[in-house]
Amino acid sequence: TVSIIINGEDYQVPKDSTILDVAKEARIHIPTLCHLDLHNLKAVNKAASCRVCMVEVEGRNNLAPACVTKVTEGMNIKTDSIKSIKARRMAVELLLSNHPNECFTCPKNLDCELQSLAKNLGITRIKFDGERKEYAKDTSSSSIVKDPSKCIMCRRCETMCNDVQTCGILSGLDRGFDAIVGPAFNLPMKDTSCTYCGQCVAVCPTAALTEVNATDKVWSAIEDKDKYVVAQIAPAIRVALGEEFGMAPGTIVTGKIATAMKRMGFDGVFDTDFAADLTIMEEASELIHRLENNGTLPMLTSCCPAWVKFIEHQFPELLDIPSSCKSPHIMFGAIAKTYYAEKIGVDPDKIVVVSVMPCIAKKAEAERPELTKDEANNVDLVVTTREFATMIKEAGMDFPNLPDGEFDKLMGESTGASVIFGTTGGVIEAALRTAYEWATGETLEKVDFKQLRGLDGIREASVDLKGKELKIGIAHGLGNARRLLEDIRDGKSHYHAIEIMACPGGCVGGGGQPYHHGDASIVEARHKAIYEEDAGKKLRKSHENPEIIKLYDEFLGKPLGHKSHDLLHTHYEK
Ligand code: HC0
Ligand code: SF4
Repeated sequence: TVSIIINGEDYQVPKDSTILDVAKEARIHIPTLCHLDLHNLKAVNKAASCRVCMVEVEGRNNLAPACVTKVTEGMNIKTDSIKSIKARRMAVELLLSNHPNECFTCPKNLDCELQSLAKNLGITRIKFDGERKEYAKDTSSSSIVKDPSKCIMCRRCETMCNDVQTCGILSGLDRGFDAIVGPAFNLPMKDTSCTYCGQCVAVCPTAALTEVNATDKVWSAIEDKDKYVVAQIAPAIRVALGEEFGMAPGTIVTGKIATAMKRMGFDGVFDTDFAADLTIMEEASELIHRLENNGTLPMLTSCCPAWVKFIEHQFPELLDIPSSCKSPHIMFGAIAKTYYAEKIGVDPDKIVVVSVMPCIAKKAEAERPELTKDEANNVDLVVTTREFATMIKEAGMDFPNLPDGEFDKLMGESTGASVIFGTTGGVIEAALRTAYEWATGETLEKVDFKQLRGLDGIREASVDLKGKELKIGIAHGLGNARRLLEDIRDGKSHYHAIEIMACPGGCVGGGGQPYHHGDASIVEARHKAIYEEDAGKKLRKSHENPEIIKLYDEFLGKPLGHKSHDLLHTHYEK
């Protein structure tokens, strides 16, 4: 350790730490903007470009950026001197002088870190009114909007995309006043290998990167008397949406969501969890089929669209290993426009399926030709958790005090197995609860496969299928996925089944979830809540879902059957 003084007080602190880290430990707040410490993901943004965390160090002429300056023995630091406060204000004022003046119509209004910094530094006017850089927005993709005019060159997106996701899409282009962050040659996002994982969006402090907003389209569909609009919510929404209304991360709000959707005017209010149970019926069957027929192994789960794009771009030679199952929300759309339409006697062309997802990639996924049938999209519109929260606010609902409601019949029932889809390890655990019973013919008494759980980036476990060992691999975050895929490509992998989720934490950490500003404890709280919701469910295995049993009895026949093949499966080509 070393002895230092901060704001007149003595501290013993670990050698090699930064001023920012020791100040945080001592509960002294130094404002930051470009700083992003994802220590749980082993990534830190060291750009030190914003100059907001400047502090005085005795004996130095210039102020020091706290985020990259290491403490040394005897260092005397002042974080709250007038000089450092003035320097911080100046740094922010300079950023504001080259930033569009449109806070109240900005998608990040009240969620913007630059905006709150300006407020917290008491900035009430733009001091330097010089030339402003204006760039065209990139709206080429169906998932992400890039608005370089709002980029403050913090490089957080770059740290996320390169160091955590290993996709390397975003980097600094040009220099000086012309510098922006974007894809190489400033290509439109849709022409890059971007996976639309949205993790860059999750860490952007301003609105330089946001999701494509679909809320107006959803309202218009609801308004259209000719349309029959059904909504589904993803597993991970129920443990995160409350945050948008001041509730603690991990508060379970499933029933309130059903009520909110009904009050919004949706004609049918459903749960993607129903379709997750359906996915398990197909995916567990596929796994057993591959195991028993010398099929391609390992089988990889295929429900995460950013991960599917990742393997397409980065490992096209491995495209025969993902499961052929469409993702649950797409399966939901396919069943809504066939079985359900028939049951309720509504023309499928009039049905609009709206998915509420924690995910930005689901927007582009819904348009993939491999996943649509008869040219009618299975899913018509996708909104993120954040967009859905805005809709609730627009409708003026007091969300925390809404009564608990129920999802509608036919596609609203779900089991604990489907709930855990929302976090890393959950899909494979859900598949095992069913595959175990089907492969062994025995009842699984202990449904909790604790060996599959946790938040380590790569995990492995084996499960005993009555004398047959099944080796499971799990990865979340695309950098970790890359490591597993490299092993498979190089013939070093011994797994039978692998679950991959593109976002750190799985869907609970999705790019469309309420902003967590890099705070890992928020994603952890959501993760815990997912298992709580599972534990509280009467039914815990997908094949016990009575609505799923009915769906097979009345419509699909059997898993991997002809109708399933037609509606619920796909394949990806190079
Ligand atoms: Fe997920 Fe899904 S679990 S990808 O993580 O599989 O987005 O929450 O909706 O489709 O069910 C996201 C979450 C889903 C799908 C499901 C899967
Ligand atoms: Fe990179 Fe994901 Fe952002 Fe695409 S969406 S630029 S892959 S972080």
